Parts: sequence; C-alpha cells; structure tokens
Amino acid sequence: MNKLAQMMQNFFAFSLHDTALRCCIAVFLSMVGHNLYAQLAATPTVTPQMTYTNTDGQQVQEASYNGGAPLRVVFEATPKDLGNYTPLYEWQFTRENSATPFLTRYEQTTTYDFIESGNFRVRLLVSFVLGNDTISYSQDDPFVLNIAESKLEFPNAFTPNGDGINDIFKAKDGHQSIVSFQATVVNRWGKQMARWNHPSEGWDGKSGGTDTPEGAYYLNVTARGADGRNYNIKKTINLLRRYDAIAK
Ligand SMILES: [Ca+2]
Repeated sequence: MNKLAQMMQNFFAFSLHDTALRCCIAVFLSMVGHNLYAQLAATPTVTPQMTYTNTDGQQVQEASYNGGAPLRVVFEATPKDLGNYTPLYEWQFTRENSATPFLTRYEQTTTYDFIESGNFRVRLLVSFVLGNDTISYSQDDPFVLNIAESKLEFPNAFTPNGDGINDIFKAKDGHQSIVSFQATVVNRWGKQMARWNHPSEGWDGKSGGTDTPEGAYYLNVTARGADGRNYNIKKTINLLRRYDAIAK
C-alpha cells in the first residue's frame, strides 16, 4: 500500500467514525428535544366513553347498544393534557340519516334516557381554547344506539303451585322497550287481586297473602312502548295449581 492509499484509508475511517458519532448525537438530541417538546406542548384531547347498564344489571362501557328502552346512558368526555386550555364540550344527539341534532348537550359528562325507539348517533365535539388559540376535536366514530321497537305479550294461564315452573303470571319473555306499564288482575266479582308496575314483575296467585282459588281471572294492562305504541290488554287468564304442562 502506498502512502496516498494509507492516507485515504485513514481519512475515510475517521470520516465514517465522525459521521456515525454525529448521527448518534443528532438522534440523541432529537429524542431529548422531542420529549421536551411533548412535555411542554402536549395537545389536549378527550377519550369519549359511553356507559350503560346491560340486561344482566352490569355497568358496561361499549361503543354501541342494541336493545330495548328505557335505557339510561352516561356519556363522558374524559379529557387529558388540558394544560391551560379551556375545553368547550358539545355532545350532538342525532337520529340516523339526519345531520341535524335533535339534542345538544354542553357538559363534560352528560346523562340521557332513551325512551323512544329508533337508531341514534351520539358524537362529541370539543374546542380547546387558550387565548386566540383553538384546537378542535371531533369524535371520528360516533356512538351507535339502536333502540328496538316495543313488544309486550301475556300468556293465558299459570300454575302457582311452587314447583318453579310457570308459578308467576307475568309478561312473556322477550318483552322490550316498554317505557310505562301498569297491570291489574281482578276476580270474577271485580275485586282486585294484584297490581304491578313493571313488565318484569307479575302475580304469584296470592291475594292478601293467601292462595286464591283456581279458575278464571281478568287481566287489564295499560302500557306504552318506546315506539309510541299504546297497549291496552284485557284478557281472561286461568289460574291452575294441579297442572304444570300448561302452555305458557
Ligand atoms: Ca307451576
């Protein structure tokens, strides 16, 4: 190897080393700088959350709901990194296929009772304001709530004999979206035997703590569905204690 080649080799070796070092320093400074920047200028944001009580009685956080009414839902903005920004919240409640909200709420956390059937969308918009500076947030995917149409039916008979089968007279399983309800049962002389105010409740066949006789009784139900349907159910029901294999 001649002297020139040796010099060139040394030069490039140094140069490469130098470049690598510079890169390392640059990356390091960039990371430190980025962290500092992130700490100094964290962008305020929100994490919208929807909470409701499911049919099992448990509170759940979901992005959608399919089922009956009434349904109470809590919407929370859950802001973070606000710094000195003032958040201005706007919850827009719309019906599917409508751009115009039927309701707008301006709270950080808002509660709404869905009592009408239909397909709803709920979206959070936020303006974070600091002096003349405004940062806008818009929820990409709105919460989706599909409230079912109402359903309410009653059986013709029940067997309150304590065997655990069909012992309580009540609405058939599958009743849904009933937002107001009142039921009474009278005997053939018009005397009230029972009264209840929720579709999941019923009559155990007793009156004043004692078993009522077998036979025909008269049910009168007035109820209203989330879809606006009015129920006015009057029917004869049979109280049977000896038979279990009765049609529900
Ligand atoms: Ca029974």
